Amino acid sequence: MTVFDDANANGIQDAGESLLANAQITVKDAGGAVVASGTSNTTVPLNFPNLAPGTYTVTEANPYGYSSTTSDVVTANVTAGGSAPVLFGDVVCLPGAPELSYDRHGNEFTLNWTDVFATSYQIYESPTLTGTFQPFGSPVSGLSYSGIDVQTYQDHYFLVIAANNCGQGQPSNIVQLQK
Ligand SMILES: [Ca+2]
Repeated sequence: MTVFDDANANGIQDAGESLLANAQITVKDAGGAVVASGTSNTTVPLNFPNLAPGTYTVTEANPYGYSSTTSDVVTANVTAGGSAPVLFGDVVCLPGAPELSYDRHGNEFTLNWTDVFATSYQIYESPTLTGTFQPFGSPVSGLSYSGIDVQTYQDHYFLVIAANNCGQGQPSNIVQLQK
C-alpha cells in the first residue's frame, strides 16, 4: 500500500512525489472483518504479506491536514502467490502561514496579513514575546484588524493563525506593538 504526497493533486504519483506518513490503512476481507492494518511512513510502502487469495477492501484515513486525490476505498484482488498494489494520493490542504505586519497611528493600530486562502484568521496576543499567546477577539474572515488602545503601559505581541475546513495552519511571524 503506497501513500504518496500528491503535490500537484493529479491523482498520479509523479516523479519526485514522495511517500507520505501517518495515513491509517485498514484491510478488510470479503466478510468485512479487519485482517490487517497499519500506519504509513516516509521510508517504505506498507506491505501486508500472507493474505489468503480473495477480494479485500483497503481503506485509507488521511493524515491530519491532507485531503484525498484518489479514492479512500479501493478493492484489491489477491491471487495465490501474487500481490495487489494499492496507491493512495493525498495533498496538503491546510492554509499556509500568513505574513503579518502592522500600522500604528496614535492610539489606534491596524494589523494586516497576507491572503493564504483560508476561511478564517484568528489573532493571538501576548504581553511578552516568550509568553503564552491567547486568542484576541473572535476569528475574522478578512485580511486586517483595526483596534484602539494598545494599553500604553505595556508591550503587545501579535500573531495570526489561518484556518480552513482542513484545520489550522502554521502561525504567522510575530509583530510587536511597543508601549
Ligand atoms: Ca501527482
